[in-house]
Amino acid sequence: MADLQKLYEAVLNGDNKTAVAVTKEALAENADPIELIQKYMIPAMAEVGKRFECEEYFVPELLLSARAMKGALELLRPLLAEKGAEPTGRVVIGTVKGDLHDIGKNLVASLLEGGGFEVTDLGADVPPEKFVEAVQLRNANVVCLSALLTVTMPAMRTTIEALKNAGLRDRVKVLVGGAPVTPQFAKEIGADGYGENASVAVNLARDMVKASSHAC
Ligand code: B12
Repeated sequence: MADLQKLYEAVLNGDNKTAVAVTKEALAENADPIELIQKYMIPAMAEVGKRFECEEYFVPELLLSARAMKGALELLRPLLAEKGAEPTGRVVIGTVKGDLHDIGKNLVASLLEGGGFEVTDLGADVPPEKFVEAVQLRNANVVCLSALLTVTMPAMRTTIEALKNAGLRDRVKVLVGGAPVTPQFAKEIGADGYGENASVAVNLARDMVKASSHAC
């Protein structure tokens, strides 16, 4: 049987090879991908963050852990994205300008896909005009903005303003998230919702699409 504690340790130690091998083994034994992410991989990244704060880890360690997390997530992503026929709604998602953190955003995107949404993922370091362009092009119902740095949080506000200036704000809901973001901040910048994690994001996006389809 796969030793899932090894998955936690592999992400924590930045050991991509082991992270991928244990994930493969667990999947062959029909492990639940959500459980692998929530019980082992996310807690490992949280510990990486703590070690970085205490200066036990530095950027190279962060990069190795991020690579191990991504390697395992790539195997899990298709399973998260098994979906039904009709899209629940259309989402444009990205990490805001100046911010390169994309692991959490990728997780949100995968679960939204799994929840039946048609997802356009713009990647990381996305300027406001790119969000505007994609919302127009994809006729999106929901925009998801991710930020992991306090210094890039203001780019969420700028992006919302750009949507307003483009005349799109009334027809698209804005959902924000990422470790430093709070419900209070979401309110302040005029977002429609804040989600603390990927599964909350799916429920909120679903509610937003439902509410907007009931509106006259
Ligand atoms: C991995 C990592 C990196 C990697 C990123 C790799 C990648 N491809 O993403 C690398 C090494 C590149 C990196 C770089 C930097 N990092 Co960094 N990084 C981290 C770390 C350790 C983990 C982040 C992560 O992936 N977490 C796991 C995921 C699953 O969690 P998450 O992102 O929070 O996402 C969840 C929720 O927040 C939510 N969510 C996320 N987005 C969204 C969006 C929506 C719409 C919703 C609803 C929900 C939602 O759902 C997700 C899943 O449940 C954090 C520490 C931490 N504890 O967060 C520091 C951290 C974010 N980094 C930090 C710093 C300082 C930096 C650098 C400036 C370091 C440097 N000196 O160069 C650079 C900045 C580069 C840049 N311009 O962006 C600081 C930020 C401090 C601050 N207050 O601003 C942190 C907090 C570390 C620390 N404790 O000091 N980093």
